[in-house]
Amino acid sequence: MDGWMERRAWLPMLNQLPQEGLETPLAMAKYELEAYFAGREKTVCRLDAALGEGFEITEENGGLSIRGGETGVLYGAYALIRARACGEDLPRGVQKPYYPLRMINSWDNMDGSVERGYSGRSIWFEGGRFAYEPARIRQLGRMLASVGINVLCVNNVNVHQPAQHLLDTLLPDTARFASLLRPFGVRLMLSIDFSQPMQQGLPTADPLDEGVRAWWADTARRVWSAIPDLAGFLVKADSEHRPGPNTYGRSHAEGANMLARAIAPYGGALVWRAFVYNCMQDWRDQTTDRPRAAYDLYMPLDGAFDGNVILQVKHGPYDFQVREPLSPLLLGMKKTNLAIEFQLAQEYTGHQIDLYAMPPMWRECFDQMGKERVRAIAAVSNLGRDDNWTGHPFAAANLFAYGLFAWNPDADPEKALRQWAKLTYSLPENQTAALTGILMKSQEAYENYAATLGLCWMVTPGDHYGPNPYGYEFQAWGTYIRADRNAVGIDRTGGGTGYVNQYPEPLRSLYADAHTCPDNLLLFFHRLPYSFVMKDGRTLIQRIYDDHFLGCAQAEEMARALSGLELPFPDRKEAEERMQKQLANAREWRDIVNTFFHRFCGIADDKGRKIYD
Ligand code: GCV
Repeated sequence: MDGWMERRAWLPMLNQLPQEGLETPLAMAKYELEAYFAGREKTVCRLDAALGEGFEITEENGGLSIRGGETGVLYGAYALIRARACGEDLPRGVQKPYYPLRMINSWDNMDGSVERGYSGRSIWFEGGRFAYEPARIRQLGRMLASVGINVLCVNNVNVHQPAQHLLDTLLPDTARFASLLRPFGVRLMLSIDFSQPMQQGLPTADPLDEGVRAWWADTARRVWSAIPDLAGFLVKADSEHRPGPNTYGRSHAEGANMLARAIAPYGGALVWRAFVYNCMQDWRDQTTDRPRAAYDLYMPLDGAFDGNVILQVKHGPYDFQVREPLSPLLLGMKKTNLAIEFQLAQEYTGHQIDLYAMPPMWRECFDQMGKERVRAIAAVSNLGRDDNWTGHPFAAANLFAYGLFAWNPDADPEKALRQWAKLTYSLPENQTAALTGILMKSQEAYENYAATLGLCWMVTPGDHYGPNPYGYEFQAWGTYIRADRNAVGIDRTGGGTGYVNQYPEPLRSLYADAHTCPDNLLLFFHRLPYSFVMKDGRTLIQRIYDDHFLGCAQAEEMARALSGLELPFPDRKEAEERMQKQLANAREWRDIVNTFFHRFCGIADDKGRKIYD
């Protein structure tokens, strides 16, 4: 038996799925209910197409009825099982997902590697083609469906040449893969390369060229006839050396709309990423400020995109840093369909070695933005071929909770994490509470040692794990902290780069004044002397020292709490091994960052703790 089959994921995934039959969500729903309740509870599923992905659970003849659309009944079955397993009340009334597209973006390459993957190799690609165990793909579909995720983009947004064949020579294989996920209500999405027509002999990929339009129209016809429920195309254009409409002097609206029109007849969504900035910046140039880039480019295009275009915006203006303000595009654009993009893969947040539970961050984003500002939600996958799926067994909590937030952006972070803990380990109540507590604390601890006061990019270049305060200082990526012997941070106020003016009031004024700016974003928006007095009376440098000592102590506290948990094997071993690495990492962050600033400013820690010269 393969290792992954023996690993627990959250309920109801403990039993194996039969490999034959179960070809529809309704059949899956009946199977899951039977397998979980084994007759202990009488259940009946009733199809009501009008409910679509929605469902309603009601009492009926001494049992329970789940009424829902084709996928709705399956979501209803999982909701019922989850409620029973957690000892919670059943959801009342009709339940419907808030966002119609609840997407996972996988950055899997056809050679089997995964960009920013920390859980092993791709689950479905190897050697330039699809290569997978069908049983594992079905289990994956089940995991996604059990938390309501309904779109899986299978290939990296950086579309390397072999992945272009997913649309032509490999299309039958792509279609076969899609059919494995269909019984779970999970639809495929494909990342495409804007210059793809040129690989097929066209002289240009200019979006206004008739031949290019015809090529995409023909491609869309072929692709959708093979995969009629394909959710759409995902595009990274004019970003980090990827081709795009700018090459031809065309706007992003012209580029996106051309593709959107090719796929509109089939109901496809054209998801266009807003992660566009100058990645060839001269560090000496202090007039260019990377966080401004997306707003400067896209705000003038608000209202110019077709109805089936979705502009997918990373939650912050930089790149999934530990602490960033909400992207001002998410607040500014009013006439464009938007999706918010999160990153479950812990690229900057600990590589699925250090603990970093994301739901508290998502709560902050939705509270600030308002859930109705976006029409869809996406997250970069943290999945891989490791037996435990997510590298760190607790990183699965982020995938689980992401599904819950995508379904209901009003979700409560603590409740979501507690459910995951309970459904995964069935520990005694006090241990579930302790595990939830560790997870709830994890973001704060990581932020304290890796990104206090909104200082981004102090990471090892390229790899992005571990401290290197000046690692990105003289690079071309627009990633600077500008620390010197007097001050640190970038002035993004009106008197500086003007970035703060991209925010509506009252945020603009709040952020613009260093005395009202939230502490956790202070050095994101301001350049301040080390002697700056913070709201609580401490100096800026003292706060930097304190937070690094605190973050490290919080990691030690988490390690102590972890050692008291009676986790099953091998989760306990994996979690403890990773915790040892986290502790080493936290100490490196503490000592390197504190030493870095101490050497610049020469100011001693007022608590007399060890800081190196
Ligand atoms: C897929 C960051 C990452 C890249 C990633 C890119 C993106 O720059 O480091 O690996 O590329 O974001 O989101 O497109």
